[in-house]
Amino acid sequence: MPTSRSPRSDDSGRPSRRPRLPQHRAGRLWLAGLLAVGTAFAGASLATAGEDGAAPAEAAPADAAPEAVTPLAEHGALEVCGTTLCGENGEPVQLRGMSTHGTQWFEHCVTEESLDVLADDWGADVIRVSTYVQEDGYETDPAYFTDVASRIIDQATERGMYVVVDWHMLTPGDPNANTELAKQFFTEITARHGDQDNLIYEIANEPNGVSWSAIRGYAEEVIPVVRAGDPDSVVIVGTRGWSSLGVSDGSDESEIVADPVNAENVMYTFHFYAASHQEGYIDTLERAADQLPIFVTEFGAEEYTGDGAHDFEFADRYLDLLAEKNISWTNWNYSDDFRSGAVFEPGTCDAGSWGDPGSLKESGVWISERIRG
Ligand code: IDC
Repeated sequence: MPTSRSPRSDDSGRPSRRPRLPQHRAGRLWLAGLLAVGTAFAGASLATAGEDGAAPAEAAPADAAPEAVTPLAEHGALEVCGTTLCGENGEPVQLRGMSTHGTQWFEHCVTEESLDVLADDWGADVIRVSTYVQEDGYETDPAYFTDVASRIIDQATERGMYVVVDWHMLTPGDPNANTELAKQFFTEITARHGDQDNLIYEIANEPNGVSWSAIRGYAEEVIPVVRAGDPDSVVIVGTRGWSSLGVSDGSDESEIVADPVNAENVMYTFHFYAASHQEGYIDTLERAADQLPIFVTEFGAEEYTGDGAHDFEFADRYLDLLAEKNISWTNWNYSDDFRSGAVFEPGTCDAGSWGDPGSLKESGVWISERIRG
């Protein structure tokens, strides 16, 4: 059990970190870097003409890495603007990244090294940290699971990523069953991290067997607690029917549009598993996206069990729609669980072989490419 925070990478003894360069921005930045190096060289040659031939100190080596621009450095504090997220200069932002599996089972898959792979090699903007409440999660040891979430938040922050802090309620499906624990968790997390610009709070993973008005009531009770510690933060509210915007319960987005959460800077969750959730679901998402700010905090190409055959074709339809509507997303999940939705082959996390292409399952090959864009 960690009694203190894990060491920062700066004192971990690792060699200096590679520049964190999201791949989808790499072309532009490399070009800028080359231009800068070229200019430095031209200037240096002119300046040293006629001198004794000593190498000019200011001439950058031709293979110098360009300056890294992290997602956080690029966009700063986010806010909801219209139906999307915007950066601090008002630019629309689509975050793309991964969700952890439950930290009670797969804490060892989220390390300095695996986060380097996610940030540097995959170019992810965001990580969702899943703190399950039940199933041997938070309720069994609040201090421990708060420390784990906090450690991952610190490490993701060092890499300039955004973090979705997921309160992973699932069974029981009424978020009101865990309100006091939720308040305790978010009070502690915001006390530690509320002054940062990169946290997004997901206060209820997947409400189920419960009405929208009960979910809304819960949100209006917990959001003030989050905002007490992090006043300008974005908060994501789970939706009825396992965050299906109600479709899995035979409802739809209209009940939310008619009766939205009474708070600013709020988004709503939609989750999909493409092999199980097809036309009726994607139609709902498409309609809802023009009326509500949506963040897809969980999805897969596989079945809703997180396992089984993938439907990559349908999943690509979803991701194309999310790109068109500028909807941010985190994929389930960044672990080596045996199920098909986990991106790594079993054993990867113990071996520390996250960066080996042979460690990726089909889902990992697919989603790492979609994150790179
Ligand atoms: C699943 C995990 C599985 C775990 C189970 C426990 O893949 O290893 O045993 O949770 O609850 C969700 C949930 C998410 C599920 C995921 C896949 O938010 O916790 O993970 N899923 O079934 N909603 C729809 C699918």
